[in-house]
Amino acid sequence: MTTSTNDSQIPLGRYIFERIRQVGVKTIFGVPGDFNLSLLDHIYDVEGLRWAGNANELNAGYSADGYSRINGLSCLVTTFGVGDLSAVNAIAGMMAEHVGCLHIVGTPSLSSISNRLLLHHTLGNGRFDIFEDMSKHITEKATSIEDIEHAQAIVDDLIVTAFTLKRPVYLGLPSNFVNELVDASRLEKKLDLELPLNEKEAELEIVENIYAKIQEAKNPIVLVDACASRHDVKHLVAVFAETTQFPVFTTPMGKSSFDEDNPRYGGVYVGVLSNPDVKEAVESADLILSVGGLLSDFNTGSFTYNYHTTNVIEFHSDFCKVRAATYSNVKMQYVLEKLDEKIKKGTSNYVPGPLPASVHDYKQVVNVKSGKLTQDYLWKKLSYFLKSGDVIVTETGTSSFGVIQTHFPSKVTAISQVLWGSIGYSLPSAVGAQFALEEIDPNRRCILFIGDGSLQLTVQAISDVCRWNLKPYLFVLNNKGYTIEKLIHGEHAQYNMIQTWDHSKILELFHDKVEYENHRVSTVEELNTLFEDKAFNKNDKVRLIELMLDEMDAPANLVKQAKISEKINSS
Ligand SMILES: Cc1ncc(C[n+]2csc(CCOP(=O)(O)OP(=O)(O)O)c2C)c(N)n1
Ligand SMILES: [Mg+2]
Repeated sequence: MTTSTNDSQIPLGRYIFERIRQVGVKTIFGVPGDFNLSLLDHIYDVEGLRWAGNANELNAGYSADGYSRINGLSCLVTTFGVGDLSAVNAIAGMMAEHVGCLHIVGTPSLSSISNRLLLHHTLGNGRFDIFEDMSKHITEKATSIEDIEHAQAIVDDLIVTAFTLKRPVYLGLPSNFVNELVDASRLEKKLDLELPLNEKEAELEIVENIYAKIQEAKNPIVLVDACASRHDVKHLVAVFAETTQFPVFTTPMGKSSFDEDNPRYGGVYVGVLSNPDVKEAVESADLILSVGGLLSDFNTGSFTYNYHTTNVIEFHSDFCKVRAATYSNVKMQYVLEKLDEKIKKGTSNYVPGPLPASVHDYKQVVNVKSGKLTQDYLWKKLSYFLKSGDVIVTETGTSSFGVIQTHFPSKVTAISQVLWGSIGYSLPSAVGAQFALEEIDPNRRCILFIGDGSLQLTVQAISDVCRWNLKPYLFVLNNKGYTIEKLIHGEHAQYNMIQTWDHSKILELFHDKVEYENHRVSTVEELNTLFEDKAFNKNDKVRLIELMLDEMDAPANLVKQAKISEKINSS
């Protein structure tokens, strides 16, 4: 326990937050409401825990997502009905993208429920279970406390589930239970957060099977995707690459799951949207070791993977697949460990070949010294501004496609919601990531790129930045509206236009005497000057940088993707 209690019993509310703190969470996101107020009181009883107090539940949910991607788990508290429904989009995003979060919903007391009182935040029909039912479909587990005897076990189980499976869970907490007393000594036994071991025989069989395929292969490659970082096997991929010397490629969602400074890094594979030499290298491989694959449309160039599926071995968090054979419940973490041990003991005839030259394409910008700022220049030049430890957050739109062109130095973490793709996600997610970075190492920078359209959905998250004096870089791409949509359909349509904002006034509006800086960049010279400025490189204040870009300027891969998307939408 982080706070000493002499009493052998503590309130359930305090128990929950002590547990949350024990598993490394230090910031709780959410919005108060009368059904959760007495619960929130207990945050202040736990040493080292803080209440972020977001401006709305959607932002709170997105912040919980960003925090969890850096920290491994997050906690969100909302109030019944109005609160949890406002957070639904963020919760579903965490479900889709494998992000662990304990979502606590303060609900009416059991007596109110059993008397079917016509309470505020209900539909007025006496049904109190509807919102939990909704949550069941978008969480790994949704449970409400019904009696105090089972409360601690339920809380523990939900936290372990969210942490180990990297998915959101829902805890309904009727307000009458918050101050009921529970056994404090249960906290002395830490929660077991290790993944359960694989069934030995299945694991042995799959390792032998994969090893044999590796021995036969002449031209194997590794393809790393989103779940490698979400389920924390990045280090195992690094070790595997070192042992085998196989070339390693990532997908857009997998970007930052492998060190791009590693000489065996080959680039980003996105089906037909890939650089031609990357496409050739991946599709001509006779064995593809796919780690943590999440093969969504935007992650695969709309399913344009053109390799033989019979050449693929899939490693997932909860199953593995060798050609047609699926090994359910065999987790990649242990398989990768055992496989590496086996390869280290054996011999190998593998001769590493050259890698695609396009991994160096970002260097094309070094000699560009002037001209109008373009998307192509921005994303390549960004490679030189980033440094080890940075967290870079991009938004659905030109930025999530553009950043594929950026070369990441070692130990950069990328955050983007490529599968769920809810615009407005990136700003509050960056705020959540920034909370986590401040707790882990305040020198690590959080750098956001958000479209001018997306910003308008969740701009209140900047209020959280000012409230907590956080210091992210907020790059806003001003291209006069929904460029990604204009590329897909309706280039001149009024529905793809937005209200023009004066971005230089945003920090002024929200600031609470915090130090801040505004910049506007329209040219290559201005971007270079900013990136080379020592003071600008230090994350000692919040900065908003407006990037002035042509309305229809877009990364080349997005232009191609948009054409494919339009075709698919009308087919
Ligand atoms: C919540 C939500 N509403 C609508 C959409 C559809 N949508 C996808 S991208 C986009 C426009 C993004 O525009 P902007 O942020 O300016 O990005 P740009 O492409 O201009 O860089 C819209 C409306 C969505 N993905 N999510
Ligand atoms: Mg835009």
